[in-house]
Amino acid sequence: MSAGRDRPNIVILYADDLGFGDVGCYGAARIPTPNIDRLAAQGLRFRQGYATAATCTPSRYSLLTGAYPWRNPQAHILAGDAPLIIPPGTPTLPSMLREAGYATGVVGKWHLGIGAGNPDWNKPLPRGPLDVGFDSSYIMAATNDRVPCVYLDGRSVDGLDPADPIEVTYDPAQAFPGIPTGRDNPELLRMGYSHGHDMSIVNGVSRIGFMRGGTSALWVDEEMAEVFLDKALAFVNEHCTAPFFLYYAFHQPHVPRLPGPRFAGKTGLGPRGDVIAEMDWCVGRFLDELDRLGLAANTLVIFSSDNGPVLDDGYEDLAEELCGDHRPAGPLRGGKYSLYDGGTRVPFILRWPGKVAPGDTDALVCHVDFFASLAELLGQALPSEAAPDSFNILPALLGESREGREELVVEGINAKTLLRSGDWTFIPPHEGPSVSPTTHIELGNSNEPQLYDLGMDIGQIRSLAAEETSRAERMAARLAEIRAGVRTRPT
Ligand code: NG6
Ligand code: CA
Repeated sequence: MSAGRDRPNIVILYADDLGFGDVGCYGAARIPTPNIDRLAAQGLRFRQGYATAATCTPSRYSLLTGAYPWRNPQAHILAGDAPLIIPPGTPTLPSMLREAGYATGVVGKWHLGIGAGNPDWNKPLPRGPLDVGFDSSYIMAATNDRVPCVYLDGRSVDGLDPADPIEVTYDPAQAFPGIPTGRDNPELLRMGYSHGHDMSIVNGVSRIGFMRGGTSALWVDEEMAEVFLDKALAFVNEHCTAPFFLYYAFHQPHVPRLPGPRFAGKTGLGPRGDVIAEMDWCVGRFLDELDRLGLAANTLVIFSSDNGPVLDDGYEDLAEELCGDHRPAGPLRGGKYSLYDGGTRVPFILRWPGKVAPGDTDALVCHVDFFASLAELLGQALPSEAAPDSFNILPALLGESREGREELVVEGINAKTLLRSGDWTFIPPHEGPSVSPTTHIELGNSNEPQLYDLGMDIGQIRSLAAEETSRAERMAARLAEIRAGVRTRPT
């Protein structure tokens, strides 16, 4: 395919904490995901598709900037009032697409910071999605378990009554006297917390951080799926005559898991299964709208997740108890936060009818590569400072080649990195517990280097570091070299 000839609409559907084994087309038998499965049946399913990180902010940072997250010390899990971590003026995936003539929009979870520090939520907010390449934006600032529990429409809190201003703090010393918290007022909770999440109560659920005011603007968790879906559908309807890019970032299945009434109790796996089914329904409604508008054939749809799965992520929602034989990470070891593959290898589907033949592939691909690959598709030149770690792997993404990346750096929580090279994964020694005492996930920390041949051992059961010492040494040196450099993308 020659570059620059096709100008499909581009949609990235991005789940939050969805695991490699959580959807039917990746082996889940107990959670109905007919719509994601339909997307896979009509598109290309990647068996080795990766996020750059096992947590949200760093993953999304890479998706939008084409840079490894550990290059930016601010790219760690952000508080809800953290400043924007992408400096305005940085070339981004949406800014590149905008230059290529696309209308660009974001709907859903942001979690890349808002403002320049200590934002005033009652005034137009500087520094957000609109300053890094998006023409339109309807988001939650951080996560559904963090304050402020309000939607941002462009630069403003949606539905705010100026007579009832919002105040937010993450400093316990500044917590608002008289405002109930999960810790002090557990009798007010509809869902208990298991760790963290004991601060301000919104909708009967205690969150991370403290807020007061803004009552008319507070979200209702059970309505969030439809609120974001409606905004995504409106964006597509508004832009259906010109090329558009939509980044539609779901809040599911991140905690707190509170499905709408249509899905509550539907899967038998508790709220975690139910919100995955709900997210799948949103995917279906969205794809149906593309069909209805006659856009499906000319729209490249990507579906993926920001990081791997977690069961107990801080609320008593029975996710562990009701999981049964469902394996959220499929055959992979670890999950969210982990250095093992369960942290970063995620569902990854690309559909472009008539252009990309349905099937599956083992090509090694990563979200960080969308930037350079889509620039290639559209014939957009990348300035040398742009997207320092994004590789043009367009032929692999379109299923024309089985050759993706040769190597990839990914990180577990706290920017602890490892190197993937060919089929091999090298995890250097990292300090910390081997198993998280709160989430019960194997984090991959060890005093010893670990080396796995994923071609033979997808479950990372047997480390070969002691046998393959020279390979381990080579990979350790290569990882150090990459971390010391300023870019990996060839200029
Ligand atoms: C952790 C939270 C977890 C989740 C995560 C971010 C606690 C104890 N745990 O700090 O619940 O919010 O941050 O998830 O507060 S992510 O998908 O946005 O990275
Ligand atoms: Ca996440």
